[in-house]
Amino acid sequence: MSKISRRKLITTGLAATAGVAGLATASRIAQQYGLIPPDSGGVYGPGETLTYAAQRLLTNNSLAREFPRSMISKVPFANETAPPSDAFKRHQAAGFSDWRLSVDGMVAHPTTFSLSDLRRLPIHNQITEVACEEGWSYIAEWIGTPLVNVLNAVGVLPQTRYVVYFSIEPDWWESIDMADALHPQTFLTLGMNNGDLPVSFGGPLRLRVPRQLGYKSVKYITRITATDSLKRFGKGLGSASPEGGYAWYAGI
Ligand SMILES: Nc1nc2c(c(=O)[nH]1)N[C@H]1C(S)=C(S)[C@@H](COP(=O)(O)O)O[C@H]1N2
Ligand SMILES: [Mo]
Repeated sequence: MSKISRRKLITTGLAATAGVAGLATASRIAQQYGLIPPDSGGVYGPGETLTYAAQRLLTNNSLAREFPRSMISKVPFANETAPPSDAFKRHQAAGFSDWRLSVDGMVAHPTTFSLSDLRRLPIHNQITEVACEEGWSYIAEWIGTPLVNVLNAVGVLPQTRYVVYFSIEPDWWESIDMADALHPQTFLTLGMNNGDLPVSFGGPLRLRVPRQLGYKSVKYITRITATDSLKRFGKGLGSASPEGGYAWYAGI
């Protein structure tokens, strides 16, 4: 069966069973095709599974909306972050010259990148919106290298299913599936609105995931790991957000 007709069949099946035989059957179909989000046992349950499964089947490669330069927010809103740790302040005092991103896990060549290493990769820009689950949003230009370039450089192994990313702030870590990890708009972001990325917006390094809510765009990134299972990270729900009551999958 071709990829498209198989996809159509699964989607139709999902929608039909959700209506007729209920969510449990739909979840079973989703399970069969590897479309269960890691935290689906939680509060969001089958509802989150349906959203995730439907978006992955129908809009896997879709682009987040990009805006014209004239729509960049005049006063972008930096959400408050925890006060910077001493470790962060030391990096800041050194102009972030010793900031490192280590990339490990299911990769052929675990590698540590400096910010200059990252700047030598192809640099792209996008004008996209940050939308917080609390309701506010703003539009900014984001400058960086698509995460896929780093994943290609380290040789991510074919059995990888998720990419987990960690902030220097221990409470902030998230993960995304390969559809988002390899997506051209998922950026390791080094700049914003034609300048360096300000600390309040996640400088020196932030992962922008514009197809999901703001909380997936973690600031102050120091480590990325490729994995085939999220079970052994934290409480095994995929990221810090479901541990705090938010959905792991926050597609918009
Ligand atoms: N390290 C870190 N990353 C973070 C946060 C944070 O507090 N610490 N807040 C998240 C939340 S809830 C949102 S909505 C966005 C806010 O991004 P902004 O400050 O650019 O508006 O950053 C996300 N990334
Ligand atoms: Mo948020």
